[in-house]
Amino acid sequence: MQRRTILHAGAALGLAAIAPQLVWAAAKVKPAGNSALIVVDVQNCFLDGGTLAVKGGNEVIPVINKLAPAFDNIVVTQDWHTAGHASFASTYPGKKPFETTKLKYGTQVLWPDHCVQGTDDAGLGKELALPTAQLIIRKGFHKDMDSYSAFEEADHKTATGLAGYLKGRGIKTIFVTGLATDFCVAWTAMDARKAGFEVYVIEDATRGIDLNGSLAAAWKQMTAKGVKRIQSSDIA
Ligand code: VGL
Ligand code: ZN
Repeated sequence: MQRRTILHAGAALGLAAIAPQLVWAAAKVKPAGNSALIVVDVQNCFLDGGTLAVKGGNEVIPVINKLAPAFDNIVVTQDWHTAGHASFASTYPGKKPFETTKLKYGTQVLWPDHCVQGTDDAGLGKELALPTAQLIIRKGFHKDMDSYSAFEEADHKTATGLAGYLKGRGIKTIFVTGLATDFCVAWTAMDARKAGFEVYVIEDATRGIDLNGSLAAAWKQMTAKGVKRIQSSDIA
């Protein structure tokens, strides 16, 4: 080995010891032909002026639009509730939004009425530019059951069909973006791990609701399940 090479190696090791995140950040992730971008619930209901607006929600749109050309496969999801849905506080006399109730499948957070099927509120954000997206999958359409996850409804039994679709198309790796980080993004990412996919969540292409610390809790749970947390600048 030449002296110059040894010096370089030494410098890299030193850097790794002081600032490992700098060395990690240098490794770019390149989506392959068997990767898919999943754009979760970038709908008017979760954007500025929507019925369940997520703070900073609109900021994910330019990030997602810029990521899209790196992907051969794109799937979009829509939260798609009935009127009088089981996840709406208004369905239960005396209940207010952001309280909880017990349903057959467990504890349900109660939300303001949002993303009702066929309304403008449930439409995709109009600035979202995903002309190559191949599938729009709707979820949460069973009146008595919620579905944060794009894979499985809240009973953890009823499948949406998304895993079968992705597997049928040979997809192995998914990159999750959209709203909200701590609910539909996190549940989708964790269920994708359960279904056997390699999973990245692109953090700056998401925004959270953060109800009683739910954002930090979601990252902790996602990380424990092997979900990889990256930034859009990490995509080659
Ligand atoms: C969502 C709350 C209720 C989401 C959907 O898309 O994260 N959050 N319904
Ligand atoms: Zn919902």
